[in-house]
Amino acid sequence: MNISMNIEHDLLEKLYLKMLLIRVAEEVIADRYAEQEMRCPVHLCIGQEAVAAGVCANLSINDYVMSGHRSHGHYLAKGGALRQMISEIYGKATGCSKGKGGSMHLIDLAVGFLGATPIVGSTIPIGVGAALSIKMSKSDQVSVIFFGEGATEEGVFHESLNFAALHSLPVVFVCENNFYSVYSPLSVRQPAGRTVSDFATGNKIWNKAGDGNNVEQVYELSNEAISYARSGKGPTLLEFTTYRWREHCGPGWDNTIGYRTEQEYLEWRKLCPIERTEKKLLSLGISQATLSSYHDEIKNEVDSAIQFAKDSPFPSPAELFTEIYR
Ligand SMILES: Cc1ncc(C[n+]2csc(CCOP(=O)(O)OP(=O)(O)O)c2C)c(N)n1
Ligand SMILES: [Mg+2]
Repeated sequence: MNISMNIEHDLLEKLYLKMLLIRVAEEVIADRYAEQEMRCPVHLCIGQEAVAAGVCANLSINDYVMSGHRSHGHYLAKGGALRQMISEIYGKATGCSKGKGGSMHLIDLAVGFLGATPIVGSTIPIGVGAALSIKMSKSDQVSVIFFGEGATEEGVFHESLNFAALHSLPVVFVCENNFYSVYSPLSVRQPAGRTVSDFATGNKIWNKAGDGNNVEQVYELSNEAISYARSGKGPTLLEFTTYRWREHCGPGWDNTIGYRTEQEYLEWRKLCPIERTEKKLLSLGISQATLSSYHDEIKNEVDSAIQFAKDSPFPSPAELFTEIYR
């Protein structure tokens, strides 16, 4: 693939800082999980940060994003408030879903993060519906839907591609292909040689595939895909290969339980999107001291969000049935 690596210094720094925020936030969540104050499952995206950061850097707060169970990165990259995310994971009233949703039900309408739910594939048609609303209101927004390659095994994914193509909707489908659905590799789930992008081609949807651990490439491909959808030409689909470092669900590691090898993890570990960007920034003249100071600032911000969450009240029992669907 011929991608021009022309991203200017400031933009690369911005992408780096977003990835670092996601990484540090999730590492702190993992470190503190054993305190048992976060009483919801967490699906960490450590290792996959470049997709969220690279795609969302092309969006404004007026654009829409939807996500699934592994949504912390998408929420933060879209500009979702850190304190409200951490508070939500702590089940507190100051959380972005008022403490009723937990990690898998994040929402921040103020920045266009329409929501996340863990029913695999379920947010895909909702994001397509949001794109229909954009088209009907004749605005120039786009609707971006993040999902894993596992979601492409749900029927609703295919209905959504068909509907989006038929109505030429301003929607960008972003598949993070990390090769696993829980403990099942792609080889036991999908025919060899067929790609996620092939589904888009079959529906006559513009599509490209790329390296999801290369934030510059993610940025450039999504710039193309988002501009295409925004200009009214119809839907687009991007497939990014990447790798989840930690266990499917939870703060730990699971390379020893038999479904994948430590060796495979170590190979992907070498492709860390953040380390790769650090190397590039150093080569562009940014100092190691500056990079360290960024890390310290972000760590302080995350620690302060944790303290904010801990100090916040739980929702009152009287609110149990407010603002929910039933
Ligand atoms: C409809 C549905 N089926 C099964 C599950 C259980 N489940 C939760 S996450 C997950 C894996 C999904 O894999 P993928 O979409 O590739 O995302 P990843 O976890 O790799 O990020 C499954 C099967 C679910 N939440 N919803
Ligand atoms: Mg997957």
